[in-house]
Amino acid sequence: MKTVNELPKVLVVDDAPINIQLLNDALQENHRVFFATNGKDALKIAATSLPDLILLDIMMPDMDGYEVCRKFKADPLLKDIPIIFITAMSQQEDESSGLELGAVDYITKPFNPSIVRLRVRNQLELKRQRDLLGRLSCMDGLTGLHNRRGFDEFIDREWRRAIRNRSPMSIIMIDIDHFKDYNDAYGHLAGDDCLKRVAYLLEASLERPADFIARYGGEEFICVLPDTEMPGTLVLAEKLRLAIESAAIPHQFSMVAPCVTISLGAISEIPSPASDSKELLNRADKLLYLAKRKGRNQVAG
Ligand code: GH3
Ligand code: MG
Ligand code: MG
Ligand code: MG
Repeated sequence: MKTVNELPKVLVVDDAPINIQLLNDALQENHRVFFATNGKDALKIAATSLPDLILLDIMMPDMDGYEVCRKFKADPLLKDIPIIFITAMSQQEDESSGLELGAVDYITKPFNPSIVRLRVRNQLELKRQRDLLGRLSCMDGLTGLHNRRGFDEFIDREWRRAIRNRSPMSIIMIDIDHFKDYNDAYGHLAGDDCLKRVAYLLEASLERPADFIARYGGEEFICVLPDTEMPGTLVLAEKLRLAIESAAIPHQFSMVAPCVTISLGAISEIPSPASDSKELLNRADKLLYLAKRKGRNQVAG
């Protein structure tokens, strides 16, 4: 049995209270139903409740359903929420206009509640599968961390947010020391286990819910710390270094220590419209290699 919070969220947009009532009766058992009686409210409610599906009337005062749909499709946050038109406009041209705008389905009034339920169910299942694929495509299969694609999406979003808020943003670039020798000595499968262990230890050492970590490449990881300045970044980087060193994963063939260690490059910046996150990454990368040159198992910042 699903708890209320696990039920899929459906936003019903209709100016007629009777339609809202009927749709609520049809859906309330297995869905969290939200309502709006006009397009403006629909956009506002959708932005905060992020529904899984929208049932959208067409004939409404002020903004008609087509216009509401256009606005949803133009908003990066809302554009992927599937929309089903549910309307008394039953001409073929009306239906093609609706589907043309990107709606996933079109139901005419008067509607049959069980058909509405089934069409809603099918669209929600498709949405669930799409969301799952989206999550998997951003996840690294070996470590369960975000992958490079997940990182690219995150930094893009956070970079823009930091510019808007004039808030600092920090990057820690991490690379396992002499990992080629680890693979050579213990075998590739043991190497994979070591990567999983390191990933787990790094992630467990992060402090704030907003801190982000991804597997950046083979044996490289990257942290993004929103709203964090340089002193805090250096403290966290040192904590990460120590977490790996003190796990004491044996690495007899490392020239640094008898255990697995990491080198880190740490950097912080208040992004401006003229700056570029790639530039910050470049500098983090240079610092990482400075840490390597200075003897590994250390933070350069
Ligand atoms: P350095 O201290 O300079 O970083 O030396 P290194 O040996 O760690 O660096 P190098 O770039 O020469 O080697 C990285 C190694 O990481 C080589 C590669 O086989 C290993 N590696 C990358 N991805 C994986 C993986 O998914 N599994 C395993 N087992 N090894 C991996
Ligand atoms: Mg209406
Ligand atoms: Mg490397
Ligand atoms: Mg390495």
